[in-house]
Amino acid sequence: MLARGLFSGCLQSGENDRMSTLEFNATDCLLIIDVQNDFCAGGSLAVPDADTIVAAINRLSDQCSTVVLTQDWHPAGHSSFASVHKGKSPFDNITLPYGEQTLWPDHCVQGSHGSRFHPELVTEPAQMIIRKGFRHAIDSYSAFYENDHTTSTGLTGYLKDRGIRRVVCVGLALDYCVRFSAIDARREGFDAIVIDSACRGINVNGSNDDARHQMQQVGVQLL
Ligand code: VGL
Ligand code: ZN
Repeated sequence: MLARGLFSGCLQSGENDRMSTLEFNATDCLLIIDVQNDFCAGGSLAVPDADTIVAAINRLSDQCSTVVLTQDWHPAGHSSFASVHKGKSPFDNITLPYGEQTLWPDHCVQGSHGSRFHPELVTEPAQMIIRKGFRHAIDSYSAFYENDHTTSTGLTGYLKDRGIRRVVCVGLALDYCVRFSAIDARREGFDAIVIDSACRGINVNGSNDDARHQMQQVGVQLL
């Protein structure tokens, strides 16, 4: 039987490898972000090396009493898909009514194989699944707010009603959904930790390091 409440391992922080320990308590939530087939090997928006974090995430979720999963969940023809914008390619940026939006390959279409969780992700410990990006005209990176930064997913209320004070983020992609979820967790008044070694990023033009820097600036702790 694993010692409950204690996760220890070699966690990477910035440029320096170091040993860190994270002890979960009853007011922590482990937020597992978008560990779905389309973001993993063979998926339409595969994040480099994504599959290698699944085992570590499973060990973490075994130790935390509140576990929430997020699931990117787009209708076919979603406005974040490059394929619906004439002349545009994946990773181009366009302006939508709520601001700048990066365009993506079609991914995580509701009910598709790509939208399902990675087959080795242990999902039983999760009490809640937040689906996001389901409105045709608006994307949602954060688990808390859609990309207009005003439409709530309801996650803050769920966590506050349950007495959660600290959100521990892991998953995909470090530079998009993990980044915006962790920043919004701070904005909503939670302490926030990102376990870097249990995340992987898309990393376009240095976006992994930009994300780390931005998260740290608002008080997210990187482990
Ligand atoms: C994500 C791009 C588009 C993510 C989701 O999970 O980080 N990135 N949709
Ligand atoms: Zn998406």
